Amino acid sequence: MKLFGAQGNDSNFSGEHPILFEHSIEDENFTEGWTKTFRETGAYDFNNSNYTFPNDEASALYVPEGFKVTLHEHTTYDPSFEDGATKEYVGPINVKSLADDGINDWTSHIKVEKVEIVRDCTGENRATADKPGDCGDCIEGFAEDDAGDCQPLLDVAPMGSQTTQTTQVSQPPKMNPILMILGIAAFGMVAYTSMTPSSSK
Ligand SMILES: [Ca+2]
Repeated sequence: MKLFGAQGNDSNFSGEHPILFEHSIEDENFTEGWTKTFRETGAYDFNNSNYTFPNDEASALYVPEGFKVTLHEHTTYDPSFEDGATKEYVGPINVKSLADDGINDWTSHIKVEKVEIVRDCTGENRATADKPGDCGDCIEGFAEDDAGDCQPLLDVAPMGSQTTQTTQVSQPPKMNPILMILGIAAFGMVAYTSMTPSSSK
């Protein structure tokens, strides 16, 4: 028997399977509430006495990447099931309080499905791979650098000619500031030494 309840934290919203919680994360009895980890996909009613989660009590939900969870306000035993409201959550998502979505203590049925992990390959300058969640080779005009990232080919090829050009151009301006500083310093020295004797008068 637990004597003290406590609020939840981020570690409660982690793992490989979706989790439903009786209390929201900031509820001081969070750690004493019902939790249900859905290790199998499928659809579940909460008024089934064999099923270990209370009806109309869910207040928080964790959905990892690769899963979609649909909450339903009615059970399949309810004649109005088809007309009931539903709310879909596609992972990765931490719903730390279902009250924020207006459905606190509301869920009577849950459907847990696996979904394809969609990866944005264009953002990585790669082709879409056949395998879900993966990306293919670099797209045309791009090549992998040492870190395995696809970089534009133009930035890689003319490296040698660019460096010689920039050193040639940057040499003359580098001399000028040094001469200016030397000039200012010399002027300052002259001004300082000419003022020193007058102050000792
Ligand atoms: Ca609740």
